[in-house]
Amino acid sequence: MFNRSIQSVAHPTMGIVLLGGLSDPVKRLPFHNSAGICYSLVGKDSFSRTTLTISDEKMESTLNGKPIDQEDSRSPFKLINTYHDQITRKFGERGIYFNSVNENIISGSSDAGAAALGRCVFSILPDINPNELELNMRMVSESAGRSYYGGLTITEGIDKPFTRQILNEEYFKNFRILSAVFPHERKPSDDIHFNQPKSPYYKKRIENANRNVETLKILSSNKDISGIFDLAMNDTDDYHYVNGLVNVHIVTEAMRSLMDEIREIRKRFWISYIVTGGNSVFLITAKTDTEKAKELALNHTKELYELEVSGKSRVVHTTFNE
Ligand code: 3S4
Repeated sequence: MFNRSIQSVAHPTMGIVLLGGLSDPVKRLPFHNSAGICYSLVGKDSFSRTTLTISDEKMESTLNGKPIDQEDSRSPFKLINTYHDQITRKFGERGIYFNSVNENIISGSSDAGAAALGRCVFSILPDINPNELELNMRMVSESAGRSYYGGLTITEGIDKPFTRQILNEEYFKNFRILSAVFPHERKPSDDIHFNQPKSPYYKKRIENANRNVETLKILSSNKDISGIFDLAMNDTDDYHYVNGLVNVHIVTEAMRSLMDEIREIRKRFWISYIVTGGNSVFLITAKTDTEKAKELALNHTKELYELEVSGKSRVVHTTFNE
């Protein structure tokens, strides 16, 4: 019986120049350039492990063991269906199935899931255009390119945005990221995407984000890693300033108090922060200062994870029976 399966892994992501606002909510296209990194828990790989199977045997498609709603506007089948005809031409008319589990992911699993699936698709259809693949991955998760390419990436363009790696994970080995998680539910990132463009300040935000990406290119060519995270901290402040203007309050008082303390403590040792759309404050510090940063974070919340920058998506297993 015909059965071809490809398993890939991809890491979750966080923004460095944060993405807010969608110029096309179906294709999930942006209004401005952005940047991000991939990460893993230290000592435990964090990834989405995704298997694409083409088989005569009837199977179920699942996400973390639960059946997938294929009608969902951001279902992985949005991506699979765009390649259905090409897959069928190559392997014949058979079932196409998707199974994905998140391992050690604390947030940002949708980028990783879409990227791991994209990697599976690219492995069976190596002639497809990677930029088009990314556009299709975006429909499932708008920042999937970060997870696909890994390390530090920038995403440029509005109608046809594409992502490229500008520094690999090796350059970040002497740095640690602590995720200080606060005990409240995160808001959907679409609250940010659908509201930010309503602000009269948003035009300025677009200019700031685009300029930050240009500055990031210079910082990364100088391998100025602490400069990169300082830029991310300032970008976080600008991003959440817009969110505040449109009444999307991501940064709670408890999170703000930790961010204020980080700003204060920076006078004594280098440390910075990032807040994306979730309920975490990410503290970035030199690896040698990790314990000091932990002590600081633990005064504000009990849930703390140690992270490091990680690399690109990859195929880990294939099987082929006929
Ligand atoms: C809100 O597409 P997340 C944001 O650029 C949207 O990381 C990403 O991130 C900001 O909290 C960003 O949904 O991961």
